[in-house]
Amino acid sequence: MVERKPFYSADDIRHLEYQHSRPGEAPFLRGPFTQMYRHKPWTIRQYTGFANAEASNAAFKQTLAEGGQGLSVAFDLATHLGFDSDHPAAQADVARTGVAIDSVEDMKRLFAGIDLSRVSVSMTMNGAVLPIMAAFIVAGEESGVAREQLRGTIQNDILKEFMVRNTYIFAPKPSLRICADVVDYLSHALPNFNSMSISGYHFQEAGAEPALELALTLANARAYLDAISARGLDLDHFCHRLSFFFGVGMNFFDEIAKLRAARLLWCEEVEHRGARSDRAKRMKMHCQTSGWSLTAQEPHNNLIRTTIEAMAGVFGGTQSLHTNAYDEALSLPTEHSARLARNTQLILQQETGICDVADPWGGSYMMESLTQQMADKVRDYLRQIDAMGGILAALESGWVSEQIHGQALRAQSRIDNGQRPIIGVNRFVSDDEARPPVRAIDADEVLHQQRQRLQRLKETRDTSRVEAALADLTTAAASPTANLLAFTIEAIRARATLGECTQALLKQMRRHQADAHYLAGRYGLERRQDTQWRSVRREVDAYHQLLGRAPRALLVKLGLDGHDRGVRLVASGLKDAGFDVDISALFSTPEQVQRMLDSAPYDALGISLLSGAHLPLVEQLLNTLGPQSCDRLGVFVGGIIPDQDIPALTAMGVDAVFPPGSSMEAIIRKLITVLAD
Ligand code: 3CP
Repeated sequence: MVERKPFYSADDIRHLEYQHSRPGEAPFLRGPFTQMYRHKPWTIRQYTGFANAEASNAAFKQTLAEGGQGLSVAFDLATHLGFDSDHPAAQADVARTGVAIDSVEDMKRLFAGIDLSRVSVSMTMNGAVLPIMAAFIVAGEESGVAREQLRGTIQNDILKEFMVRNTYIFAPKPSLRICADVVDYLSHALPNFNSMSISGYHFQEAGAEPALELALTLANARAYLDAISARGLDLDHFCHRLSFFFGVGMNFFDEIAKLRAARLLWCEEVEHRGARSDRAKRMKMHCQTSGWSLTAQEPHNNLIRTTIEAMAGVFGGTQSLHTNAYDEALSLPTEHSARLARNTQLILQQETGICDVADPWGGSYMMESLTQQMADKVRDYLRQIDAMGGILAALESGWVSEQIHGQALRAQSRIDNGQRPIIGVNRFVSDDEARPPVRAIDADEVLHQQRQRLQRLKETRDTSRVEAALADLTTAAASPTANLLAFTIEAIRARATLGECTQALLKQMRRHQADAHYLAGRYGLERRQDTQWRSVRREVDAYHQLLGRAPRALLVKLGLDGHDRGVRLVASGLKDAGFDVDISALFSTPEQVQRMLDSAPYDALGISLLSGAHLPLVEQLLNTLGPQSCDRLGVFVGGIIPDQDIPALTAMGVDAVFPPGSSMEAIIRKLITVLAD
């Protein structure tokens, strides 16, 4: 958090260089446009997608009919990682956290009846950016919308995937080439399409405070500018289509200051590199309210949190906004919760008068001062990153991970010791709270349909044309000057699938696998004076005495779920409480987990799942391990687990389930009770 004074006065801003700047003028601290929301309010753009193309298409149409102003597609994890729905590695994850897209036919179904020349579409896609972008372009063409008319944004921000989100396919270097190919191609062929959405949101979700979030985002943006400029592209030709994406959490003043500072720093960066046009220098951004701030306990409180965060995004001058649904810590949003989330924005736009004035916090002694402090803090981080040799070097050295994880641990320890209040979680906890109904997806049915569709596609297409196009794509991957998006478009037009395009690329670029790790010592240090923590530590010590050695836990991530904030936090907490802890690599198979379990005398097995695929994946794992191993181990599951699934998990042999918001003490105490039983 940026340091606060008890009050601010004119003395705090007298020295500030930009205090007399205006919205719509460089350095754009006060907003990218002169009139801001008076001319056009921010776009209400809700991230949506589940099950199959038809179900998501219906949700899009409903969104647009009920006041949504742009679309934002959530793809399922199989699509993100370049697997067709019939791939064995993808079975449990198809259709769970987004829509399953295997081919251009799915993409056409996704937008059937929606005029793509009128409605702008954002696609959160990074790993499989080539086939998805290609399928969107071909779907547009085949429904009569020329490339120049297509409007929207592709996320195409792979660097942060290696730092936090983990939906990468290839290693950082070939991935950067793909990003640059996409920017290059779109800047010529789709002039109205934003070719990147450089994202800080996921850093915040993983634990970064606002200044670190912004610094990492800008450091990644610099790496992209280097890679794209190295091809000889002029900044004034492509920069205005590089867009940004930030999270907005509960730190109200800092979040507004962060968005204002972001525009200032971006303008300085591109000016310094020689950009001339205002279009290139003004940062445009999308914001999303914080998913991490949502609590599973008393979920209706999340409506209030989201409204406050949305206001921070709007006061910060965002161009587009997603407001989370109140039930997202429990499951995918229901129709009703999605409607409330959208209405939050409609009410802000239409009932409050907030849109009447550009940058309403401009001139506030406190806000101007905080904005400057935020910018200075970010500049400090950027200098540190430069000193390490740039963001790729900082990533490889482990610095990025350590910074984010360290801040996540500090936040968690402050929640667990009560210093950071979360109403309904560590203060004013209610005992008799009713859980709202959650949306259930029939993923098995979607899987079955997608398999049939893939089979039909393969039976009816011109196989030799597909094979030739895929061979050309593989050849192009070996040639650094070929544009891979151009070649992928040809393959997709010939009806190659997303998985086949990925396989064609994998013949030249191998699938990347990162190691998993956690920080030891940090969480315990934060809590060393805390009596609750000391008493938990004593319980672990007593169990240690009983066993004659430290209790040992293996924590695993299964399936295609790359969210690792929770598993790393629990690993750090258990370690500092006195356990020996190992964590598996992401995307582990049951066989890999079995091998790890065989390698050491583990007492507990923790499974972290936020993808909705907990029932099939836990079942597969426990079946593979067999009843003997399961009886010997304490088995616990953490993540987004709806209440109604708990009995099924218990019947499989799971000893305890921990939803988001579970305190470290609760987890450790329960574990010790189970193990000692
Ligand atoms: C807008 N315009 C204006 C004004 N406002 N002109 C004059 N005065 C104004 N006040 C113009 C713009 O210049 C633009 O024209 C047009 O109107 C549209 O406005 P926009 O600001 O570009 O708005 P939009 O099309 O909505 O685009 C917003 C950005 C875009 C630029 C931020 O990139 C975007 O929509 N991003 C969304 C990203 C997203 O949804 N991500 C989801 C992540 P021109 O185009 O001619 O300039 S979901 C991740 C969830 C977590 C996970 O990963 O799992």
